[in-house]
Amino acid sequence: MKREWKSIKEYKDIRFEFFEGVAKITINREQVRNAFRPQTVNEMLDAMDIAHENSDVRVVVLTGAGDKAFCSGGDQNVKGIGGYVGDDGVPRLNILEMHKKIRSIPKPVVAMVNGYAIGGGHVLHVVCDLSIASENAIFGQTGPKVGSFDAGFGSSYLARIVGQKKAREIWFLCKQYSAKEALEMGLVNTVVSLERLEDETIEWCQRMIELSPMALRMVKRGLNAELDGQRGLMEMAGDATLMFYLMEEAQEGKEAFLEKRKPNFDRFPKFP
Ligand code: S0N
Repeated sequence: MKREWKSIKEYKDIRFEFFEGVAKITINREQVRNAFRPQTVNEMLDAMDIAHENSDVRVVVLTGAGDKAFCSGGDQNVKGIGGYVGDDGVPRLNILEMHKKIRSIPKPVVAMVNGYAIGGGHVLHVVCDLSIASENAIFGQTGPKVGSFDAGFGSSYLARIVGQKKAREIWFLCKQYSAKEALEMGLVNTVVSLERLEDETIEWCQRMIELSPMALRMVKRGLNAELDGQRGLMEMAGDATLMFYLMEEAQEGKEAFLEKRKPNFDRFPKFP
């Protein structure tokens, strides 16, 4: 089905569009198999901030332009000493900020994998909440072959998904895996034809949009907290506070303070 995606904001390296509750970020650098440079990542971070703040956005989809690649990782043309170098001449690894943002945004993020998901591009889909792949998708890490590695989510979270042995195989051998193999090892949620990829992804998104946003938010927090340590607990605790603020019991405390009286919490239900 042809969808009327509406542009949310214009960028140089990405497209950022909206359709019925779904914000889609497309890395638009087909000439380098959608490899990212610092500018690409900065634009993705800006788009994620907008998606975070905009309550019309219920799910974020991340994908790559064309039919060959989701993302081929860091742009090797701009890799300098100490990181990827942008217009400011400073070497950066700002893709790590994007990993954190995907984890912390309180909405589902879906990787729509339409071809190669390689190196840092593979890590990107790993970090997303769900991965929907086309049959031509190919997965793998290349770091030890090309002079890099991701010992962060790209290793630890990968191992939570596929198990320690398989994660070590993926990193230690730098092999490539078909979409079928990825499905078998639980690395992706489903595989469909390239023609059906967007329809399938939108159907998954619509199903999530019909569900309680707060419930999905809390489940994401809980699933993250198990791996994210104190930071994960902090984000989950922040949302518990948000829910408390929605209760009259919390309002009584604030109102009593402002009215310079003793708070009366007796009237609120006490649960076993
Ligand atoms: C993706 C591959 C397998 C596609 O092969 P295919 O279809 O045969 O196409 P090619 O002819 O190889 O490529 C077409 C054109 O695209 C360019 N290109 C492809 N990938 C990149 C890239 N990553 N950077 C720059 N250019 C790229 C080709 O050069 C070619 O250009 P032309 O037409 O001009 O010849 C295949 O292309 C491939 O294997 N690509 C390299 C993939 C790779 O190794 N990526 C890993 C790079 N490192 C990272 O991503 C790590 C980054 C990271 O996330 C990170 C995270 C945490 C901590 C550290 C890091 C870190 O940065 O180190």
